[in-house]
Amino acid sequence: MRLYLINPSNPLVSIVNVKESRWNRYRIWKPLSLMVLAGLTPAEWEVSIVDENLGAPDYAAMPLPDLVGITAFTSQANRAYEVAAHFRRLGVPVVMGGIHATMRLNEVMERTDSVVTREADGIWPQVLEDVRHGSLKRRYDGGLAEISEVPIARHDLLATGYACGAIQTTRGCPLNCSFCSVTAFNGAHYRQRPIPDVVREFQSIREKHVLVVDDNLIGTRPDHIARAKDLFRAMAQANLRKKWIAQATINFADDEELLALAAKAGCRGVFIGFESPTPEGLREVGKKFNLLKGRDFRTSVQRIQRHNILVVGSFIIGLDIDEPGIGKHIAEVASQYGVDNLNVLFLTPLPGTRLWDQMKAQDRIALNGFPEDWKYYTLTFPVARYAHLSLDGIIAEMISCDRSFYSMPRILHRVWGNVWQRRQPLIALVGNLSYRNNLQLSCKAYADFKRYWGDRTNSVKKS
Ligand code: B12
Ligand code: SF4
Repeated sequence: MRLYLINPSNPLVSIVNVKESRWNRYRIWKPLSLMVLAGLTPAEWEVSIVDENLGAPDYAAMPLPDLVGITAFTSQANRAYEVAAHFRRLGVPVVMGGIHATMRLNEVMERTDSVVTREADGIWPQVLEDVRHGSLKRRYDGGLAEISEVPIARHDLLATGYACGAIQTTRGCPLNCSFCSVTAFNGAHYRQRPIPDVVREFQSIREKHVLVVDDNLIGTRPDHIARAKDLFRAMAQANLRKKWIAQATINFADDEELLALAAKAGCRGVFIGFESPTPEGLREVGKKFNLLKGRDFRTSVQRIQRHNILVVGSFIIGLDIDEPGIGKHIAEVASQYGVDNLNVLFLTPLPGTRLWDQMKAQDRIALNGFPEDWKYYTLTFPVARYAHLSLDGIIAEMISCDRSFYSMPRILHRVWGNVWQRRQPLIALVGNLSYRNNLQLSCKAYADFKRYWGDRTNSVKKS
């Protein structure tokens, strides 16, 4: 039995060609979901993972499979449907799963033979068994997986072409921020994989650099932090020799022992969602953790950096309290916090989130010709109506934010700070220049987006 597991590309995101430059390997990430599914697939299936981010293959020239499984974030849905249509025309059954399939069940059911909602770990072998017996059902629900049964992902598949491996050690988040899908999809209960499984899986990753995909590696409670420390101790003891980056809340900075252990285990960078420069903004998105009384963000960031861990700060533009000038304000605040890189995204209503429900009720989802418009749900385009910012206004804020934070004097200042403190100056320089370079690409993308928006609005008016 032959199985293709496919990660569809979004041409608006996959603008890099890996074969053009070695550096582009740092801009694509492995689809871990498919590697986990492959790990759950019995040996009688011959599995191939196709990541279209490496370039879409000529499917017609490939041997016909017995089953196609497609994953998709919302932004990949359009392309997922194109791929599904291709294989269904050839009589190959197509099953789709992942976050978009879960949040837009009916839309996906109309375009595939079967849908698996939520986490597939517990149900995937059953789906495959049903295919073997010709009795594939229209819908399966995996619920939330028993975390100790999450298999070791097939890291031997997709062995080349990427700079980083990927691993997951926990699932779920209790914080339920308004714009985020994680609590709705993976649940509020923070589930932790057994430490020996994680260490064993790390050992099976070939790449030296690894992305730990957990939404918050350290969790929210003292027992979560104790587990993170145990994990880091076990990783250091296993002498993995990996350098890894992860996501965490700013609370990462509050425990010196935790930071020291993380660094010893190979942590070289952390991605932190600051979300808004003001307490009102944080209240609006429900990011309670960042509202801790007396929190000094600059001191917290410095404490992390002292352990030779780079800090990437993420903010959102387009909150209801955001007014003209927000772009520069974010750049100033992020510079003041001292983050090494800044990543700013447009507030985007993603299906299944509280923000989606709220904006839908208020008729503020502007780009709503689905499924075509999903390709713009990358958080890098303003798809909604914002309280105090027009379409042109919010794009101008984003550009001014990036221009200000990634101005040459500011980049040199930051990199000089890294040289002075002996903190990975080369990586900081490459990271900053890469973001600066993206700015030009973004300006072109905004121009195309405005044209698309204009055409869409005109066609709606005419009809
Ligand atoms: C790693 C990651 C990335 C990586 C992508 C790696 C990749 N897959 O290509 C990077 C950094 C590139 C990335 C980018 C983006 N991401 Co992202 N990302 C994640 C993160 C943190 C982990 C995903 C992961 O690997 N999980 C581990 C695997 C094992 O779990 P899983 O993917 O859920 O898969 C399980 C099930 O869903 C199911 N399943 C999945 N696929 C399939 C397929 C079949 C056939 C079946 C049966 C089952 C099945 O089975 C799996 C095992 O249980 C998630 C948050 C999260 N907790 O999921 C956000 C998340 C998926 N990202 C999100 C977003 C918004 C984005 C971006 C659009 C914006 C951005 N800048 O962050 C871009 C879009 C990229 C694109 N190509 O269009 C949202 C998606 C929401 C949505 N409705 O689409 C999430 C949920 C975070 C959030 N805050 O809400 N992301
Ligand atoms: S943004 Fe982070 S903290 Fe908030 S719900 Fe999502 S994963 Fe949890």
